[in-house]
Order: sequence, then C-alpha cells, then structure tokens
Amino acid sequence: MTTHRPSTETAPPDVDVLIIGAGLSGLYQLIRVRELGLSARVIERGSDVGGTWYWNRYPGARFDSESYSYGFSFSKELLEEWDWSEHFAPQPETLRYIGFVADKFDLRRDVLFNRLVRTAVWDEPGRRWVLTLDTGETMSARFLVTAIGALSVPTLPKIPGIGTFQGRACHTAEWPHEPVRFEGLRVAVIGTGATGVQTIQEVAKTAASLTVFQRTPNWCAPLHNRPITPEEQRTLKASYPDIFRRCRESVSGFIHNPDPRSALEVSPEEREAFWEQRYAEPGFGIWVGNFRDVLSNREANALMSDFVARKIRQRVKDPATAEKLIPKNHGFGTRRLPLETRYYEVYNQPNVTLVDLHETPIEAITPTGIRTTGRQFAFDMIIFATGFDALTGAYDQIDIRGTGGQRLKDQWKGGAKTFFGIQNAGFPNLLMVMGPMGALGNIPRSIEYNVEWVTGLLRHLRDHRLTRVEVRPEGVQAWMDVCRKASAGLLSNEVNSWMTGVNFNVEGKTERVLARYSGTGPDYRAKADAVAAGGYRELDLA
Ligand code: NA7
Repeated sequence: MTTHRPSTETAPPDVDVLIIGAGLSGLYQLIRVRELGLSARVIERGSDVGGTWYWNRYPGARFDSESYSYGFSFSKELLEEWDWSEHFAPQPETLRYIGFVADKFDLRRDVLFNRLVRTAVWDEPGRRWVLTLDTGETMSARFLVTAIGALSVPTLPKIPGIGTFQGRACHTAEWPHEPVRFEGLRVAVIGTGATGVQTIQEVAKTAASLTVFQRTPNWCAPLHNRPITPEEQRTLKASYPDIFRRCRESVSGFIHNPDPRSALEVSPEEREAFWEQRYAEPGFGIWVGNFRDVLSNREANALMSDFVARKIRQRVKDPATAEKLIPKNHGFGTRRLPLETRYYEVYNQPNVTLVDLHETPIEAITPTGIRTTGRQFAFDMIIFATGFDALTGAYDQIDIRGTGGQRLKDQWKGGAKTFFGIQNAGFPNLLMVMGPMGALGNIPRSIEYNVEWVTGLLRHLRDHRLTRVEVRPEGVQAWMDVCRKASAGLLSNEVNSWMTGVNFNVEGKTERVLARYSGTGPDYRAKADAVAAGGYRELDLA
C-alpha cells in the first residue's frame, strides 16, 4: 500500500458514490452501496430503470440465458417472489422484473432519470469526480461507478442516403415505446446478428413482405423456448442454490459446461448423436456445452460446422437460399451464436426474401427504400439490426478525464487496457461494472460478482478511512497478460465481430484487437478474490 499526501480537499463531494446507469449493474450497485451506509445517486439517460431491457424493445427481443439463471441471486426473498413465465423470458417480462426489483428495494428514489452524462473530470485536490450532464447540472462524488453496459451504444450503417428515407426507420436498440404493427407493411431488416435473427423471425409472422439484407450469415441454433409449468416452477425454486452453484462453477456463468471430451476422440456415430442431442436441447448448450475443442481445434470446428450446415439445408427448402444462409468465412460458434425459433423456416415463407449483400451490395438508401447493385426495393419501414459500438463505446461517449487531464478514450486507443475490467491506471476512484476486459458470459452472473468486488473495495476504503484508489500500471499489465494468454488458440480471434473489437461502422474499429477477457468465470473470480484477500496490493490506496 502506497501512501499519498493527505488530500487538500476544499469542496466536499455531493455524494459518496455516483453510479451511471440504472440497468441491472447500476441498480445492484446502488443496493450494495446503500448497505455500506454511503450516500449515492444513480444517473440514467432513460425515463425508467432497465438498461438493455429498457432500450431493446424490438419485436422478439428475449435473452438466451435460462430465465432462472438470469435473475439476481442475492436475495432469497426476491427469488421466492418472482415467477418467470418462460424458460427464456421475453423483453417485456424482463423489464417488468427489473421494475419489480426497483420497487422491492425502493431504488427509484435515488435515480435521476432523463439525464445524460457528458463529462466526468477527476479533481485531484478535492479527490472527487465532477460530472456535467446534458441538463446543465453538475454533480460530484468521491467515487464514480460506471454501470453503462457493454452493448449499449447502437450503431447505424454507413450507407449513402440513410437520412433520406421517407418511411419509418428504426434501430432495434432505439425501438419506440408504443406497439409497432407490421400488418400490410413492406419491411426491410438490415443485419443478421443475434438481434436481427430475433427480429426477423417475429416480423415475418405479420409483415406483408419482409426483405432481409444479409452481409454475413451467422451460425444459429434452436432456442427451444417454452412456458414454465407450475410444477416446473416449484422444482426450479427449490433448486435455486444448485442452479447458481452450477453457474458459478461453469466456464461462462451459464448452466451449461463443456463436455470434457475432444470431438475427435469419439466415434463419428457418437459425435453425431451428441450433436443431435445438443441441437434438440434448449439454450446455449450447443455453444458453451459442446466438446471441449470445438471452439479451438480447426478440425473439430469444421466437423461441427458441417453438422449445422446440414441442419440448415434440411430446414430451408430452396437450396440456393440455404447456401446463402450457411456461413463460409467463419466456423461454428466463433462469433456470438444467435439462438432462434423457426428462423430458417422463415425463408420458406412466400412473404420473405433474402438479399445476399455479397452478391448485390447496397448502393444507397433512397426516399422510398433501398437500392442494391441488383435492383431498387420499396419499403414502408427499415429496421436497422446493425449492432453496437461494443465494450468501449459507452465510455467513448463520455469525456472522461483522469489525472493530468488525460482522456480515457486516448488511453484505450487500439484496445482497452484495464484491471479486471474494473479500474484504469490514471483514473483514481473510477470503478467500472462490466467494463472492457472483465468477465462477460451470462451477464447478470458477472454483474453480481463485479458489483460485490467493487463493494468489497469500497468497504475496505471506508473501514480504513481511505479516500483514493488507483491501480498501478503493473497491475493493468499483469491483467492484460492474463487476457492475452486466455485468448490464445481460440478460433474466434481470427474472425471479425464485436468480440474481437470490430465494427466497420465505427471509426478506429476496423482492425481486430484483444477486446475481451475470454478465460473462465471461476478463473476470473479466483484471481480477483486473490487481489482482495491480499489487501489490494496492486492498487495505490490513500
Ligand atoms: P451484431 O452481432 O454486431 O450484428 C450486427 C449485424 O449488422 C451484423 O449482421 C452485421 O453484418 C450487420 N451490419 C452492420 N453494418 C452493416 C452494413 N453496413 N450493411 C449490412 N449489414 C450490416 O449486433 P446484434 O445487435 O445482433 O447483437 C449484439 C449483441 O447484443 C449480441 O451478441 C448479444 O450479446 C446482444 P456483418 O456481420 O458485420 O457483416
């Protein structure tokens, strides 16, 4: 522990802790900070709590984690009181759940809604963060906790004429609050990631016509969602301790865990039977519960890809369309796997057309629709399922200045460098929940751990009457080495996606970088626990 000179504090901060974001991370952090007896406020740009689930109201939005593995685990009472209605709950239900949590713990009274943080500046003499908001307000806090999400800044494609369209245009993450009906409408969807797939399969049910503009097809697998029966509900509630134990012990926080066998050491019949079983089961088992080498061994991955390609060919009637839907430039599971419900069958419907942008790229968006090199399409509505400025985007939106006026955005050029996704050198008292290079996976499981670690640190500072914490550059370096080692050998490193830091719609994000921690959850927690148990030696405390 290094001792700094005592602060020459002049203006005391308004509150002990300011939290940005009232999604799952920010709300849980608020609960924990209150328990420490610290004063806190949450600043939220939306008009209510919910974060991701507040913004992503697009048709068909739902999570791919089993509902009962997704909710908060910290309160037995909450677990007892809340009934999930489906194995994979839809967005409106998840938003209701977050509202229920906010009511139960009386959280809204500390949330300042409809406010966007524009700048956050470290005031060294005052040992506080000073924030300016879009409302013109200024607020200060001893500690700043960013709970602003890893996938929360939507990006639109760079297509000429995008602003000229006269019909309705909407990004999935900025969906209107009132219901949108598609009956009688000619609808276009651009983008076929996890969001696009969910949107397409829903819009296809009612739209007069749906045209899907696909640049890169993704490998998708069935979600197998269904309602939770009353009997299942009882069993699930009784097994919560076991469910959360499984999540804690698993590689990525889901109830699924890799099979310890190699795909290459079993017989072809055994392999096929195993994959058939996984394909028939709900959730991410086929992705994170596959043979241990499917995501790292080229041959194993090629066999798996071939298995799923055969499924696509069986499900899509027109062979030419099926071929377009089969990824050719990356193997199964090397990008985020979209889970689907009759997604492939959508392309058998007479009202649905697939446009392969590799064959006929988009030239422009026009007042009446979309023009490709092949033809002009007329639409009433264009839906952009074009993704996010992932992982670092939400940080880049705020002008964050640390010691000596340095900008976080500059420090992260070429890829974020952090300490467990929680701290940055040169940015004292800034604590990130789900910051870049932290553990991802089943997000709420990572959030809970991340918040509890931050809370432990705040408790330590409070108990030792300390008011300043900053990670040393060596601490960051050591964590980045862990991240680099963990990512070695993963086939996903060779593929463009948000998981490798690529988004062609964002300046400076056209090259693949080490963009995330891809090690296991248990390993992440063991290492972070060791930092706390060791008295935070990697951090300068004062
Ligand atoms: P993704 O997975 O980043 O998908 C974005 C999609 O948009 C993807 O298919 C892109 O194609 C496509 N895209 C982006 N720009 C264009 C242009 N200019 N033209 C055509 N197509 C374009 O975002 P999602 O919202 O689906 O999912 C993000 C995460 O949120 C998801 O992983 C979950 O964890 C939750 P590309 O592949 O770049 O060729």
